[in-house]
Parts: sequence; C-alpha cells; structure tokens
Amino acid sequence: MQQKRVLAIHDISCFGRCSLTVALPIISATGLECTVIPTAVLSTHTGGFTGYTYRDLTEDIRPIVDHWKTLDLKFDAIYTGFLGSFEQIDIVSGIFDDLKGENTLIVVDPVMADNGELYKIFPDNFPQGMKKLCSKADVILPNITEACLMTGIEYIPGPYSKEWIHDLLMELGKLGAKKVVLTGVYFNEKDLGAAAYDVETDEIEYSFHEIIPGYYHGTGDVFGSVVVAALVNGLSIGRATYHAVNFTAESIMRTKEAGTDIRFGVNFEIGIPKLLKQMGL
Ligand code: PXL
Repeated sequence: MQQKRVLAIHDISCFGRCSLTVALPIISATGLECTVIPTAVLSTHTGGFTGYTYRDLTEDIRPIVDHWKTLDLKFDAIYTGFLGSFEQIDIVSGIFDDLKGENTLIVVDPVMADNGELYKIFPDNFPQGMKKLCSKADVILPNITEACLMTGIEYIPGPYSKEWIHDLLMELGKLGAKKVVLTGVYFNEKDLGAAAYDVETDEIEYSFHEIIPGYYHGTGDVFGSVVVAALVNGLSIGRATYHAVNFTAESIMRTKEAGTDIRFGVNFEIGIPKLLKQMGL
C-alpha cells in the first residue's frame, strides 16, 4: 500500500507547542508521511510571550518548492496554518497551484485572530488575504473570530444561538471551500465544540465536550492536525471533527490538571495512542 503524504506549511515555534511541533507528531503518528515547509523560526509563539526571536524564511519557500518540482512529488494533502505576511499568503497560494494534484486535499486554517481580536502582529486588512487563500481550499478551519473577520459578520461573544451559527456557516460556505469546520462553538455555558459543515450536501454536524476553563495556546493547531490526519485517513468531516474536539479537550484537561503554564502548549502527546485506537488505526 502506498503511504499517504501530507505537506504541512507552518512556522516552527521552538518552544510552546503549536504549529509544526504539533502538526508533525500528530500527522506522523496516524501513519501518514508528514513533509514540512517551515515559514519562520521563532524562539516561542507570539501568544503571551515577549522578546521572542523571529527568523523569517519567506525567501526559502519558493526554492524548496522549485527543488521539489524536479522530484515529481505527489501530495495527498496540503495543510497550512500561521502565515506571517501577505507575501507568504501569496507564495502559499502559488504552492497550491504548483503542487496540487487531482486528489490533493487543501486544508487552510486561517490562523490570525481569537476572542474577537486580530493578533497584534497582523495589519487590519490581513483577513482579506486569508479570505482569498481560503477560497482555494477544500476545507477551512476558522474559529468564530476568524470567521467573522472573513465574512464581515459582526463578532459577538457566546453563548451563541443556533440561528447565528447557522448564518455564519452559510456565509463561510460562500468563501469557496467545500467543507467548513468552525471552532469555538457553544450554545450554553457547559459545552464547547465545533460545527462541521458540508457545503455540498448542506449537512451540519456538531461535536461538543464539556468546557474546560482557561485559554490554552496551540490548541487550534492540535485540533487542525487531528482533522487533517483523520480526513487523509479516510474519515468523514463529521468524524474528523468529533475526534479533534475530544482529543483537544482531553489534552487541555491533562495540561490543566498538571498546572502547566497556559502559554506552553498542551500535553497532547500522551493522548496519541488512544486517538489512534478510537480512529481505528
Ligand atoms: O497556534 C497558532 C500560532 C502559530 N504560530 C505562531 C503563533 C500562533 C498563535 O499565536 O504566534 C508563531
């Protein structure tokens, strides 16, 4: 059997589990080959740390892809997350054109905002760039803030009504992707989860887990990596979302119980064997 191959395009934050230090282990553990293009190297992620180093690798991205084009590599999925500039968005958009084969799944997580606010490092018009990139994706993974910024719907804090989430999903469906996984959905103060919306069949499936108070960094990347791993392993968007919600919540719970600094990322590693079992791998 031919092993499936994923290309993960994210930064490397050397400390504070997120982006590539999360995507690589999770995707690889599910039996997929995980190829990478690092977009930048930071000493830590930008959430809650000050004084971090930031080595931009924009100039290296094109030459990496140009070399690969001489090798005739095929990818079953391309998964992008944190991108540091409009230039990187444009380059990644070009990579989709160059490396996408007939069966390549393009997954874009438009990492740029949370809790109603654009991350401070991004200019106000950054959501327009991410929106354009999302239009080329098969699957997009926005949180509620990112969804609002890309659709023009005004952000409101939760709990949400089913109608408001439904309207937001319908607007997201117009961005061009065939499937949307919206994170940070909650209809009451007890359960938090995600909505998986299949634009083509108009089906919405919700997955929830009991809320664990606290804002833990890198959880969006844990979530996204499980969705990508599950989809490439043949699971439906609804099942992929279900596993991602539970795996992420359990990772947060473990981290909270250990009393770990919320900036350090979550302990997802210990949960991998159970995830594989639950996914039938
Ligand atoms: O987890 C998202 C992420 C990835 N990479 C970097 C970040 C963040 C979120 O803040 O700063 C560098």
